[in-house]
Amino acid sequence: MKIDRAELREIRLPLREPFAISSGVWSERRVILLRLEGEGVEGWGECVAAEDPSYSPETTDTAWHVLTRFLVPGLPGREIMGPAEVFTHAPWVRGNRMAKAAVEMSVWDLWAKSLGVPVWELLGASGRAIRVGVSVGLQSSDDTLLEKVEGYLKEGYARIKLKIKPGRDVEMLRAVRDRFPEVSLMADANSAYTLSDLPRLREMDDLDLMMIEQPLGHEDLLDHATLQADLRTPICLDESIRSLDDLRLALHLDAGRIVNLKPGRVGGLAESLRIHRHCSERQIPLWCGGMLETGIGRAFNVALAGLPGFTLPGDISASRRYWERDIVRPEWELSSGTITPTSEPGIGVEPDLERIDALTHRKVTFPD
Ligand code: OSB
Ligand code: MG
Repeated sequence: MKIDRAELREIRLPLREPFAISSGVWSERRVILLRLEGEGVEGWGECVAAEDPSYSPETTDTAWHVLTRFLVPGLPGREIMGPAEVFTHAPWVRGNRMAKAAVEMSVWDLWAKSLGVPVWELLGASGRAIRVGVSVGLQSSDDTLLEKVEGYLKEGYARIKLKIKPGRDVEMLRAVRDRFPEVSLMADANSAYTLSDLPRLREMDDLDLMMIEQPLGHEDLLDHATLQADLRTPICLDESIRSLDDLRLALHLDAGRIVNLKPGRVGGLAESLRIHRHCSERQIPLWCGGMLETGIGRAFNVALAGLPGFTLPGDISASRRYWERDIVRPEWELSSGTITPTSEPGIGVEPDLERIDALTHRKVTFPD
């Protein structure tokens, strides 16, 4: 298939409420969207890079630079053999996986639409309802947190993930555990601890948590292995896993026993499929994480999470958990703790172009 035209834009979309994690707080997203045209159809993708480098070294601005200078200009006019081969023109681009993933996922959407099938089908997933959980940001007090958690449980979320950091951890987790003894509960530290916090981390072992996500440094696989040997609670790796190679090393070291897979973090869906297969073959529990995506990026997560190896509820919440109004129609909605992909071709939801235009801060097209 030949790509005729590419359009990159940055939109700004305020979150309904600020989202705070140990390393930073976000109140407005600056999201890069990519639209590709070819053979009479169009494919959309979203870059998950955040506004600041508090989660990953990539940011909206570094991704914009890499996309506009190196990844997208070569696309129009190119013959593409399939979504998995999209980077044959730029194999020399190192890292920058979030920027690459935006391109790769747009091609999956384009490819699926040209075949008239949903992305999930192209991935080999089922169109089943996906059990989903919610990620709850750091709150100013335990009372506000308990109220929030109660609200999400009423909405039907199947699992609660609480953001933690030193000073807001064991007591806070215990308050939620005491109030909701039966709830599937986990904690995400976003690399806020070191091995010197071992006594504190050991206290979390008694709270019946499904897992502790990324407690230590984003490059500290060895320390994660030391910690995992000390804890009964499984460690789930997020920031540490940027590729299948990272995962192979992590498993070799026993640095974690559960994987949070975010397609945007690992360079796209082809690498996600490899990670999914690697985990499935070894019975490593896997779930699909999120990066505060709009309805476009969210669609890829919903599609991917229908693969059989995704055995735990993902961080795939409904559009309204983050947005007053999403940029796709229909919006992603929750039903009995699940989100179900549509059977429409491609990502299965329609980008609302009028609204996207109104939110656009910069835009470039190739060829111009
Ligand atoms: O660590 O999983 C994380 C959001 C932004 C950056 C990192 C993380 C998160 C979340 C929210 O936890 C997941 C979501 O609902 O999109
Ligand atoms: Mg995380």
